[in-house]
Amino acid sequence: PRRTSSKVPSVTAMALSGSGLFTPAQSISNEELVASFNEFVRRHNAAHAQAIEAGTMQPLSASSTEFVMKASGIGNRYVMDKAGILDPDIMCPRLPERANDQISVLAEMAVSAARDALKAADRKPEDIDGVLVAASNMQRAYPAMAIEVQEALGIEGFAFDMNVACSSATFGLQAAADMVRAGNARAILVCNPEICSGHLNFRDRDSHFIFGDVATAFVIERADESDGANAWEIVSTKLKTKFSNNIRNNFGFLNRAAPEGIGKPDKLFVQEGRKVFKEVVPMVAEMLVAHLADNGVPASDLKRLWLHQANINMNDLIARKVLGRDPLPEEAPNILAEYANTSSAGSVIAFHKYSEDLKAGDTGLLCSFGAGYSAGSVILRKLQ
Ligand code: CO8
Repeated sequence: PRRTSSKVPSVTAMALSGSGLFTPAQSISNEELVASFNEFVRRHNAAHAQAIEAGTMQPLSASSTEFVMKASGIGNRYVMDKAGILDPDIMCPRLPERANDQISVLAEMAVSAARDALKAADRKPEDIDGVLVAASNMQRAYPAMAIEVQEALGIEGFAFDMNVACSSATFGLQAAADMVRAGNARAILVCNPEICSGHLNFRDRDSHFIFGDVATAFVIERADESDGANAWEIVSTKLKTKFSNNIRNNFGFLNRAAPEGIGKPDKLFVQEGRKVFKEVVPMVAEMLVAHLADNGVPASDLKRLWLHQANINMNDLIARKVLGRDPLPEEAPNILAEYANTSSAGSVIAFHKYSEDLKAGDTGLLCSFGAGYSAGSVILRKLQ
């Protein structure tokens, strides 16, 4: 008979044997971001004063730091270029083009996080057979970012890109674990470089505060071959997707075939935040509860939840539904106040920063959710 649960007898146990983090040198506080946005609003309304007066145009409204912190829990974000984003005449990062023989900026971020992850896993490039760059937006169409990262690190074997928006890291983790388990690679490096500022509309009051830039990386290999002190057994993974237009970006190579749409806001990140909140919280909470039950892991066994970092209120609700009670702050660490939403990297940052104190045998849950919709759940158990 067909199985009804995601529980599979574990053939060969897989491990996440080390993680890494690259944090950009520049950051923007809510105060700085809102001041720049409000100056843009002031200039815009002044420039259109007549039309606003005549009632043919609506004035733009100011943003507020109080709203941002209360609605999202975000207080700050790291970025690859602060000056361009904060300039009310520009309001997007300025990252000069690099020659083809120079490493591209997205690959550079990935390589930095990757070196950190290799060190944590006690692995060298020659131990790795595959590289995945799993992230929300690739810098270019081809060659794959992952192949450039592979080349920069001197890794043999194969590499490819994959994009499942905010869930790219958990989907990449499962893909890598499946390939290693099947014997197609000894170990795989998964990188999540996210330059979210490249596709965030800093002129949109509803979302200008949401995202930051960062890169994370981790190594997947067989549990019995990992000897690093930082290794976690991957007890089980579960993925889910369900189509939704509530988070969407229409940028793409067909844009030039429809020149009337070029430069329109829908070619950047757009969302119906309230709908996302209402639809995704129950979807993710149900998925996590079912995944734990399928694997015989009672919620009381969970030492930590490394949840997707989009909104602190969403995380509180999800953690409450999973644990059946209010989470203690250290049980479900939040990195939103410092990093903002970093798309696929968010839960990996939480894991990277808040897992070292746990002991052999401790169980934790890594979770992602976002555009698609997409959601991923990974049960991890500390090996040493
Ligand atoms: N300042 C002051 N007031 C504001 C602002 C602002 N900046 N923005 C909105 N308001 C006002 C609104 O106008 C509204 O006023 P009124 O009540 O008078 O109409 C009021 O505040 C409430 O607005 P909302 O209902 O929009 O506020 P919410 O409480 O819903 O909070 C959030 C908005 C924070 C966006 C919230 O809805 C949220 O976080 N939702 C979930 C979003 C989410 O998780 N999305 C996942 C996206 S990430 C992802 O999938 C990856 C995509 C790929 C990466 C893209 C990189 C760029």
